[in-house]
Amino acid sequence: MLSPKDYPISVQYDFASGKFDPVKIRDDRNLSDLQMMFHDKSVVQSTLAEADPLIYEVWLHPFETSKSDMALGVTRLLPGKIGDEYHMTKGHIHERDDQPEIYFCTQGEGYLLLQTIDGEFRAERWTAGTISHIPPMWAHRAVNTGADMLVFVASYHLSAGHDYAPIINKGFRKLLLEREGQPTFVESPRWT
Ligand code: PAN
Ligand code: ZN
Repeated sequence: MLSPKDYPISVQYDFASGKFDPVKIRDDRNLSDLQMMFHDKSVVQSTLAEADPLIYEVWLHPFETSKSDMALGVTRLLPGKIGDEYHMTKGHIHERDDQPEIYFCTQGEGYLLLQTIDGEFRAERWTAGTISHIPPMWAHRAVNTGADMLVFVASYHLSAGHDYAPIINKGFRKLLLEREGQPTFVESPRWT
Protein backbone atom coordinates (compact mmCIF):
# COMPACT_ATOMS: atom_id res chain seq x y z
CA MET A 1 0.00 0.00 0.00
CA LEU A 2 1.33 3.45 -0.91
CA SER A 3 1.35 6.32 1.56
CA PRO A 4 1.45 10.14 1.26
CA LYS A 5 5.24 10.16 1.30
CA ASP A 6 5.02 8.58 -2.20
CA TYR A 7 2.72 11.31 -3.63
CA PRO A 8 2.32 12.40 -6.34
CA ILE A 9 2.47 9.13 -8.24
CA SER A 10 3.12 9.56 -11.94
CA VAL A 11 3.94 7.33 -14.85
CA GLN A 12 5.30 8.46 -18.20
CA TYR A 13 3.27 7.45 -21.27
CA ASP A 14 4.90 7.25 -24.69
CA PHE A 15 2.30 7.94 -27.41
CA ALA A 16 4.57 6.50 -30.11
CA SER A 17 5.04 3.07 -28.56
CA GLY A 18 1.85 2.93 -26.48
CA LYS A 19 3.88 2.00 -23.40
CA PHE A 20 4.25 3.65 -20.02
CA ASP A 21 6.86 3.44 -17.32
CA PRO A 22 6.97 2.22 -14.59
CA VAL A 23 4.67 -0.78 -15.17
CA LYS A 24 3.76 -3.00 -12.21
CA ILE A 25 2.00 -5.92 -13.94
CA ARG A 26 2.06 -7.27 -17.48
CA ASP A 27 -0.65 -9.68 -18.54
CA ASP A 28 -0.53 -11.35 -21.96
CA ARG A 29 -3.66 -12.80 -23.55
CA ASN A 30 -3.05 -15.46 -26.16
CA LEU A 31 -5.52 -17.26 -28.39
CA SER A 32 -5.81 -20.11 -25.87
CA ASP A 33 -7.18 -17.57 -23.35
CA LEU A 34 -9.84 -16.46 -25.84
CA GLN A 35 -10.86 -19.69 -27.50
CA MET A 36 -14.46 -19.42 -26.24
CA MET A 37 -14.75 -15.89 -27.65
CA PHE A 38 -14.02 -16.42 -31.37
CA HIS A 39 -16.91 -17.82 -33.36
CA ASP A 40 -15.03 -20.11 -35.79
CA LYS A 41 -14.00 -22.96 -33.48
CA SER A 42 -12.41 -25.02 -36.28
CA VAL A 43 -10.02 -22.13 -37.12
CA VAL A 44 -9.29 -21.72 -33.39
CA GLN A 45 -8.41 -25.41 -33.08
CA SER A 46 -6.31 -25.58 -36.26
CA THR A 47 -4.42 -22.41 -35.24
CA LEU A 48 -3.78 -23.73 -31.72
CA ALA A 49 -2.51 -27.01 -33.15
CA GLU A 50 0.38 -25.01 -34.67
CA ALA A 51 0.94 -22.16 -32.19
CA ASP A 52 -0.70 -19.97 -29.56
CA PRO A 53 -0.51 -16.44 -30.99
CA LEU A 54 -0.48 -13.37 -28.78
CA ILE A 55 -3.70 -11.37 -29.24
CA TYR A 56 -3.07 -8.52 -26.75
CA GLU A 57 -0.97 -7.30 -23.87
CA VAL A 58 -2.30 -5.48 -20.80
CA TRP A 59 0.12 -3.25 -18.88
CA LEU A 60 -1.12 -2.24 -15.45
CA HIS A 61 -0.22 0.21 -12.75
CA PRO A 62 -2.54 -0.02 -9.73
CA PHE A 63 -2.40 3.14 -7.63
CA GLU A 64 -2.80 1.33 -4.33
CA THR A 65 -3.27 4.02 -1.71
CA SER A 66 -6.53 2.41 -0.55
CA LYS A 67 -8.93 -0.34 -1.61
CA SER A 68 -11.03 2.20 -3.46
CA ASP A 69 -8.16 3.67 -5.47
CA MET A 70 -7.78 3.51 -9.26
CA ALA A 71 -5.85 1.42 -11.73
CA LEU A 72 -4.27 2.61 -14.94
CA GLY A 73 -4.07 0.03 -17.72
CA VAL A 74 -2.85 0.10 -21.28
CA THR A 75 -4.06 -2.54 -23.72
CA ARG A 76 -2.03 -3.19 -26.89
CA LEU A 77 -4.26 -5.19 -29.24
CA LEU A 78 -2.40 -6.69 -32.18
CA PRO A 79 -3.88 -6.43 -35.69
CA GLY A 80 -5.17 -9.61 -37.28
CA LYS A 81 -8.07 -12.02 -37.50
CA ILE A 82 -8.98 -15.50 -36.34
CA GLY A 83 -10.65 -16.77 -39.50
CA ASP A 84 -12.86 -13.84 -40.52
CA GLU A 85 -13.20 -12.35 -37.02
CA TYR A 86 -11.04 -9.40 -36.00
CA HIS A 87 -8.79 -9.56 -32.96
CA MET A 88 -10.61 -8.39 -29.85
CA THR A 89 -10.39 -8.32 -26.07
CA LYS A 90 -12.22 -10.98 -24.08
CA GLY A 91 -14.73 -8.45 -22.80
CA HIS A 92 -16.24 -8.34 -19.33
CA ILE A 93 -18.74 -6.58 -17.11
CA HIS A 94 -17.74 -5.06 -13.79
CA GLU A 95 -18.83 -7.07 -10.79
CA ARG A 96 -19.88 -3.97 -8.89
CA ASP A 97 -22.99 -2.33 -10.32
CA ASP A 98 -21.77 1.23 -9.64
CA GLN A 99 -18.45 1.07 -11.51
CA PRO A 100 -17.88 2.94 -14.79
CA GLU A 101 -14.60 3.22 -16.71
CA ILE A 102 -12.80 5.53 -19.15
CA TYR A 103 -11.11 4.21 -22.31
CA PHE A 104 -8.80 6.51 -24.32
CA CYS A 105 -7.80 5.21 -27.76
CA THR A 106 -4.31 6.53 -28.48
CA GLN A 107 -3.36 4.51 -31.57
CA GLY A 108 -5.00 2.55 -34.35
CA GLU A 109 -8.65 2.07 -35.29
CA GLY A 110 -11.48 -0.20 -34.37
CA TYR A 111 -14.61 -0.33 -32.28
CA LEU A 112 -15.71 -0.30 -28.68
CA LEU A 113 -18.62 -2.71 -28.14
CA LEU A 114 -20.99 -2.18 -25.21
CA GLN A 115 -23.79 -4.43 -24.08
CA THR A 116 -26.15 -4.79 -21.13
CA ILE A 117 -26.93 -8.13 -19.52
CA ASP A 118 -30.26 -8.14 -21.45
CA GLY A 119 -28.46 -7.76 -24.76
CA GLU A 120 -28.94 -4.07 -25.53
CA PHE A 121 -25.99 -3.40 -27.83
CA ARG A 122 -24.01 -0.31 -28.89
CA ALA A 123 -20.85 0.10 -30.97
CA GLU A 124 -18.60 3.16 -31.05
CA ARG A 125 -16.10 3.70 -33.88
CA TRP A 126 -12.62 4.40 -32.55
CA THR A 127 -9.71 6.31 -34.03
CA ALA A 128 -6.67 7.70 -32.21
CA GLY A 129 -7.97 10.38 -29.85
CA THR A 130 -11.42 8.93 -29.10
CA ILE A 131 -12.15 8.87 -25.38
CA SER A 132 -15.16 6.77 -24.37
CA HIS A 133 -17.04 6.52 -21.12
CA ILE A 134 -18.26 3.03 -20.20
CA PRO A 135 -21.33 3.22 -17.98
CA PRO A 136 -21.75 0.86 -15.00
CA MET A 137 -23.44 -2.45 -15.89
CA TRP A 138 -22.42 -2.37 -19.54
CA ALA A 139 -20.08 -5.13 -20.70
CA HIS A 140 -17.22 -3.78 -22.81
CA ARG A 141 -14.91 -5.13 -25.49
CA ALA A 142 -12.45 -3.48 -27.92
CA VAL A 143 -11.99 -4.77 -31.49
CA ASN A 144 -9.04 -3.96 -33.76
CA THR A 145 -10.26 -3.63 -37.36
CA GLY A 146 -7.14 -1.81 -38.60
CA ALA A 147 -3.83 -2.83 -40.09
CA ASP A 148 -1.81 -1.57 -37.09
CA MET A 149 -1.78 -2.05 -33.34
CA LEU A 150 -4.85 -0.67 -31.51
CA VAL A 151 -3.79 0.89 -28.20
CA PHE A 152 -6.03 2.26 -25.47
CA VAL A 153 -5.54 3.56 -21.96
CA ALA A 154 -8.07 2.49 -19.33
CA SER A 155 -8.80 3.89 -15.89
CA TYR A 156 -11.08 2.16 -13.40
CA HIS A 157 -11.45 1.51 -9.69
CA LEU A 158 -9.50 -1.42 -8.29
CA SER A 159 -12.66 -2.53 -6.51
CA ALA A 160 -14.71 -2.75 -9.75
CA GLY A 161 -14.09 -6.48 -10.30
CA HIS A 162 -14.11 -8.25 -13.66
CA ASP A 163 -16.82 -10.76 -14.54
CA TYR A 164 -16.10 -12.67 -17.77
CA ALA A 165 -18.85 -15.28 -17.38
CA PRO A 166 -21.65 -13.48 -19.29
CA ILE A 167 -19.35 -13.08 -22.30
CA ILE A 168 -18.05 -16.65 -22.12
CA ASN A 169 -21.64 -17.93 -21.89
CA LYS A 170 -23.33 -15.90 -24.62
CA GLY A 171 -20.86 -13.43 -26.12
CA PHE A 172 -21.84 -10.12 -27.63
CA ARG A 173 -24.97 -9.75 -29.73
CA LYS A 174 -22.97 -8.84 -32.85
CA LEU A 175 -19.73 -10.19 -34.28
CA LEU A 176 -17.29 -8.01 -36.22
CA LEU A 177 -16.34 -10.02 -39.28
CA GLU A 178 -14.50 -9.18 -42.48
CA ARG A 179 -16.88 -9.21 -45.46
CA GLU A 180 -15.57 -8.18 -48.89
CA GLY A 181 -12.55 -6.63 -47.18
CA GLN A 182 -14.64 -4.49 -44.81
CA PRO A 183 -15.42 -4.81 -41.09
CA THR A 184 -19.09 -5.79 -40.95
CA PHE A 185 -21.44 -6.35 -38.02
CA VAL A 186 -23.13 -9.74 -38.18
CA GLU A 187 -25.77 -11.02 -35.72
CA SER A 188 -24.22 -13.62 -33.46
CA PRO A 189 -25.83 -17.07 -33.84
CA ARG A 190 -25.52 -17.46 -30.07
CA TRP A 191 -28.19 -14.76 -29.64
CA THR A 192 -30.59 -15.76 -32.44
C1 PAN B 1 -9.42 -3.07 -19.17
C2 PAN B 1 -9.39 -4.52 -19.66
C3 PAN B 1 -8.32 -4.80 -20.73
C4 PAN B 1 -8.34 -6.25 -21.21
O1 PAN B 1 -8.28 -2.78 -18.42
O2 PAN B 1 -9.25 -5.39 -18.55
O3 PAN B 1 -8.55 -3.98 -21.84
O4 PAN B 1 -9.64 -6.67 -21.56
P1 PAN B 1 -10.30 -7.93 -20.85
O5 PAN B 1 -10.20 -7.69 -19.35
O6 PAN B 1 -11.70 -7.96 -21.33
O7 PAN B 1 -9.48 -9.13 -21.24
C5 PAN B 1 -10.70 -2.90 -18.36
O8 PAN B 1 -11.75 -2.81 -18.94
N1 PAN B 1 -10.61 -2.95 -17.04
O9 PAN B 1 -11.73 -2.84 -16.27
ZN1 ZN C 1 -13.49 -2.86 -17.49
